[in-house]
Amino acid sequence: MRILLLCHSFNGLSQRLYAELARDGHELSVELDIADTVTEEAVRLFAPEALIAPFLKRRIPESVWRSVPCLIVHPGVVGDRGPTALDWAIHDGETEWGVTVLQAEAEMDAGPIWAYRTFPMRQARKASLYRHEVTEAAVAAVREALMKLAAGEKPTPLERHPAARGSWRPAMSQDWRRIDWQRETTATIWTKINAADGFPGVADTLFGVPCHLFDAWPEGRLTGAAGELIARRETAICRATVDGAIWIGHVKRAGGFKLPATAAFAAESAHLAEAPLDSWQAASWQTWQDIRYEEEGAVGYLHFEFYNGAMSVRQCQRLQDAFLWAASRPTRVIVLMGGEDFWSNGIHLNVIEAAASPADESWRNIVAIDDLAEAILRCESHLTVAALRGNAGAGGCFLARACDEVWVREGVVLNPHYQNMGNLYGSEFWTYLLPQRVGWKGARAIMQRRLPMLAQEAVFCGFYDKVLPTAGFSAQVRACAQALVADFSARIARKRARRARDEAAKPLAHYRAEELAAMRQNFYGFDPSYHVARWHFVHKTPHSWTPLTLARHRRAAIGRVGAEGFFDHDQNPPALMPI
Ligand code: THG
Repeated sequence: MRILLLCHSFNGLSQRLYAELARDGHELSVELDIADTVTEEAVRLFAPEALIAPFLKRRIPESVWRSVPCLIVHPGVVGDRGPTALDWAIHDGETEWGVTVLQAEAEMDAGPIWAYRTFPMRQARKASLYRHEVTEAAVAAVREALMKLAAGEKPTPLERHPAARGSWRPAMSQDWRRIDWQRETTATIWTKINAADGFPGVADTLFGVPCHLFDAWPEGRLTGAAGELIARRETAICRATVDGAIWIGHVKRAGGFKLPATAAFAAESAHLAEAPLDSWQAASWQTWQDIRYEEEGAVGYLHFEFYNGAMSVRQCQRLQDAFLWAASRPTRVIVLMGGEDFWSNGIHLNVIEAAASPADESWRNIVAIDDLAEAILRCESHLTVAALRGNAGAGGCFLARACDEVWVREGVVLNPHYQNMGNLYGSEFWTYLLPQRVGWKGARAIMQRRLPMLAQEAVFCGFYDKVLPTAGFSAQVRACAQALVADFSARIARKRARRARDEAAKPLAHYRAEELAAMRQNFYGFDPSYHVARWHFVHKTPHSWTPLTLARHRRAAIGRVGAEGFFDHDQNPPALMPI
C-alpha cells in the first residue's frame, strides 16, 4: 500500500513503524504536521491509500480524513481518549494498558476501532513504556489494521466494541502533577515524575528557582528533612522525602532546555555534599548509579544509564575509566549493556548547547568519545560485546561497533549516520568500522540515506552481528557471552592478529586524525549548519518543513539512492571517505 505517515515529529515510534512497514513492502512517505494546507498538499502529491498518525498532537483536517482512511495510533486502551493517555495510566496505577488504532473522525479519538493490543504495565517512566511496550503493541496493531483495511473490512464503532473500557480524559495539568514534599512518599513522587517523563516534567522549584523535574531514582539510604536537598552525585541531586529520599537526574529551568540537574544548577548544587559511590560495582541498595558493573563467571557486564543516550565529556571519561577497570578484572568477556531505553546516541548536544563555547565543548566531547572508542578498539585482553537493548544513533552506533561483537534486540531502531545533525561528518572511527563491514558503497549509501534501520537490517547488511529476541533478551545475552568465553583462546588470537594487520595497513591514529579534521570544520568552519541544527534540536523548535529524506513525495526523483551496489564490498577506498 501507499502509506503516508503524518507525525508531530519523526520520533522513535514513527521511525520503528516506518522501517517495519517499509520492510513489509509498503510504499512509505512522511510528512511532519506543520499546517493543514501542507498536509493537504502531501496527500495530493502522494495520493496515499492510508494515512497513519503514530504521534500526532493536532487535529487532522476534515478534507483529509474524508478523502483517505486516517489511522490514529493512540497509546491507550479501547475507549480511552485524550492527549495524555499514558500519563493518566501511570498516575492511576493501571496494571494493564494498551494501544488502540482508530480511524480519525471529527471528534478526537472517538472514531471506530481497527485494532488494539494490551500489555502489562511496568514501573517505569512514561518515555520508557512508550519506547518499549507501546511501540511493540503499536507495530502489531497497525499491521492488523492495515491487513483489515486491505481486505475491505470495516472498523468497529467504539460504542459496539467488546473491549471498550476507557473514557475521555483531558490533558493532565500541572495541578495533578504537583508534588507535596511535606506529605508525599518517595513512591508517590517517583510515580508523579515517571508519569511526566520525558514531557512535560513536573513543575516544582529547586534552590528557590521554578523548574520542571525529570529522571527520578529512589534512594534507599540517605535521609533528611522532607523537601530538603541533601546531596549530589555526578549529574544528579538528592532530595529528602517524608519516608526517605529521591534523586533528580534532569531539570528544565523556565525558558531553558533539559539539562543534567547539576548542570542546570551548577553554582547552587556546588554547595551540596558529594555522596560518591566507592566502586563501579552495582550498589546493593536502591540509589542513583549511572554506571554499574556486574560480574558472572568470566563475563563482566557494564551498564550505563545515560538519559536519552546522550554522553557528555565527563560521562565518556567515566565510562572509559569503568571500561579500563573492567578490563583489569580476571575475566574474558566485557559486555557493554548501555541503558534500558538507549544504548547510546553519541555526544551530549544539550550539555554542548549550554556551554560557554558550544564549538569548544563539541570538540572536547568528540575527543572524549573517540578516546572511549579507541580504548575499546585497543583492548587486547578481553573480547568485547555491545548488547543493544535500546536504540542507538549517530556516534552511538559506531561506538557499539568498536566492540568485537554487536548483538541487538529485535525491535531496536538504529540511525547509523550523522548528517541529520547539520551535515556532521562524524567520528568514532566510523571510517574504519563501517566500510570494513558493508563496503565503501554500502557505507556511503547508509550515510546518505539518513533513514532509520531495523536490527534485522543492520545484521543483514553485515554491520552488526546478531539479532536477539525481545522476550528473554538478558538471558540470551548471558548465554551468548558464556559461549564466547568457551571460545576465548581462538577468538582473542584472531582479534589480536586482525588488529595488528589493520594497524599496519592504516593506523587508528590516521582514521582518527582524518575524521577529527573534518569535525573541526563542522565545529569551527564557516558553515554554521551544525550549530543551527543543534539549536533547533535542543530547543525543540517546531518543524517548518519535512526533510526530503522523509518526504519522498516531495522529491523530484524518487529513489536517488537505490539498492544497487548496496552490499558490494568493493576495494580501493578513497583516502578520505567522501559523504
Ligand atoms: N481525529 C482527527 N484528528 C486527530 C485525532 C482524531 N488528530 C490526532 C488525535 N486524534 C490524537 N489524539 C488527541 C486527542 C486529544 C487532543 C490531542 C490529540 C487534544 N489536544 C489539545 C489539548 O492538548 O488540550 C486540544 C486542542 C484541540 O482540540 O485541537 O485535546 O481522532 N481528525
